Amino acid sequence: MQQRRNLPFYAIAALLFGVKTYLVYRFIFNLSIENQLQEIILLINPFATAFLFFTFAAWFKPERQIKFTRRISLIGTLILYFNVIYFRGFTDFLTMPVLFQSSNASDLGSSILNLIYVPDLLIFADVILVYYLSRKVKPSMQITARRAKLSATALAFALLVGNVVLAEMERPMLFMRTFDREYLVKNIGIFNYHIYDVALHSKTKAQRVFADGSEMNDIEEYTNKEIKSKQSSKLEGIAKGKNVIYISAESLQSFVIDKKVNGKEITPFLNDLIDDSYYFENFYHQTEQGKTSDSEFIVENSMYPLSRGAVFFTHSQNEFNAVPEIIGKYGYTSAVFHANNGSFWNRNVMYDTLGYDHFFDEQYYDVNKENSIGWGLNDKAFFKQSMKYLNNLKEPYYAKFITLTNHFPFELPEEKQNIDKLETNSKTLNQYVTTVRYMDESIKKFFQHLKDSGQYKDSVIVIYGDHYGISQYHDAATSKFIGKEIRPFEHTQLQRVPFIVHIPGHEDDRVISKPAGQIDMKPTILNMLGIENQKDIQFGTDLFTNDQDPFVVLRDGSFISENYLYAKNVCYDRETGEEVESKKCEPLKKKAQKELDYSDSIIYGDLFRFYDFKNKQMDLNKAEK
Ligand code: GP9
Ligand code: MN
Repeated sequence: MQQRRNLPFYAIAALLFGVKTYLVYRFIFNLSIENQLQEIILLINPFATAFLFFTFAAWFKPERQIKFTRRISLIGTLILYFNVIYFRGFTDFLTMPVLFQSSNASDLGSSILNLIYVPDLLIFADVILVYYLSRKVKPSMQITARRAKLSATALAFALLVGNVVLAEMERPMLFMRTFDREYLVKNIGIFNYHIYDVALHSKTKAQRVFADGSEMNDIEEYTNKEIKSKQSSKLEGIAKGKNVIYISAESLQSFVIDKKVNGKEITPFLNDLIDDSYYFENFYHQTEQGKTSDSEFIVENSMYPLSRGAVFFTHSQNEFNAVPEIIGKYGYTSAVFHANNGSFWNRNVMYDTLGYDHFFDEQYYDVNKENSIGWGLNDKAFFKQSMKYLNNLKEPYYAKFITLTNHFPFELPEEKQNIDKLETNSKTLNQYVTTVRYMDESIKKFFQHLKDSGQYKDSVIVIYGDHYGISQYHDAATSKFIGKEIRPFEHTQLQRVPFIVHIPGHEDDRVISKPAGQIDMKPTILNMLGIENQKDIQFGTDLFTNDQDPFVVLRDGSFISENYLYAKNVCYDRETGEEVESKKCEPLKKKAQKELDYSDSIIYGDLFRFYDFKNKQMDLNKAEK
């Protein structure tokens, strides 16, 4: 009697899983399609990957095939869903180092809940169906013949190879562009991307072991020639012996500066302060997955963050030459004030490495229900309570205040809102202006505290935005607010954050338009303090000198020069935003890549352990270690 041939259970589950993955790619990750080949790849990939993983089931005994299929459907869905949650927050995909940062996750609380929506249950629909069907299918309907198993596996691998070949055709050197996770996911799919990421992780771990320090010669030559200013700046030594106060303004982007909502300024205090300060209107954050901690890393070291994970977690035991350590030798006391858990971003470990003398974390503050908003102590109480510690610091000091209230999901009790919410289709953006306003009021009060305590006149106060607050996910709403269509050009321009240098009693204040980035802060500040730092290896330039052409590289490989802005493979005229021939950006593209690679080599190889900053040469004793 002829047996009716059914599709094996694992194949049905794989089909369902493929459809689901495709829908998530298109409608949640919103992976953009630029041409027909990409369209084909995006369609093939979810099925190729699903068959690859589900086909393993064929190698089990029939009963176990059913169990395995159920499990793989659940595990695959969970991986997909964790990525969905992460993507909603950061428009990015998970990496291994981010998973190792899970100690941060316990503190994320309300932020994560805001990224989970009820319709997400649909993502689990096929898992439920697979569980339901698994009770109906019989082991006898599964694959048993060895030939069938072999051909199923061969088919799965053929699909995968086909996918990779198409991907390489579409995007040559795909696997070299590891900082562009969207391209990777678009071309090889989220699951193969994770496998690739695991391999990359092991490779970078090995890099330190095999590093020998000789690479430092090239890096030193490059930074001496291309980055270091030869000119002395007109502000050199202006802050000599003064206190330096940094305010890391959480999620503050430049697009809200000087903007109004229903006739009210969003940042009235900062707008006034800018008139009495140096203000860099084209200043970019350069952070990646390490968010606030990346900004701290860049600012203290004048190096690029990593493309995956946070240096604060992955390389907290490296040798660095950070600002707190350098200025400690000049009699400065260094301190960080941040009313959050001290281990968040591994700060309690990394601050020691960077040479900080004090870290006033959550334990130093009186935090209760009444004075908490969102992530913890509100910024007003934070600055107020910090004063007693600041007043007791030995002067001169270098103190960094990290604010918190203007953090996603930007929730503020109604009675504390002193500006109307926006009316766009993004709740996040609508609320954002209210918490930005709250932070602005807090900074205003902080200035008053500094004046009252007599510290203001002896200090230089530097305010900078740590990273974006409104992710790409809200582009439609942001576009409405800024009144422009958001192309890669505008997206890059949205990565601008305020950078304000306020020197009490100084007259020559002005708005500076040249492109600049967080990486330039270290040389700029050290120069203002009159600290001789010629022997350092860094990737930023003193912003008050003009002998090097402005060049800002973002961690995703985009860059901004005097004339051009390059993003997502398109070269734009920086002034007009119009697309120009790509060859105009070509030489700078190579330079940007070179800088990122050099900075990465230093971090991955822990190369500073071989370098003697005092004598500006390779320390042979060290090299033998
Ligand atoms: C946490 C605060 C916020 O301590 O710095 O971190 P973020 O999520 O912005 O990186
Ligand atoms: Mn932050």
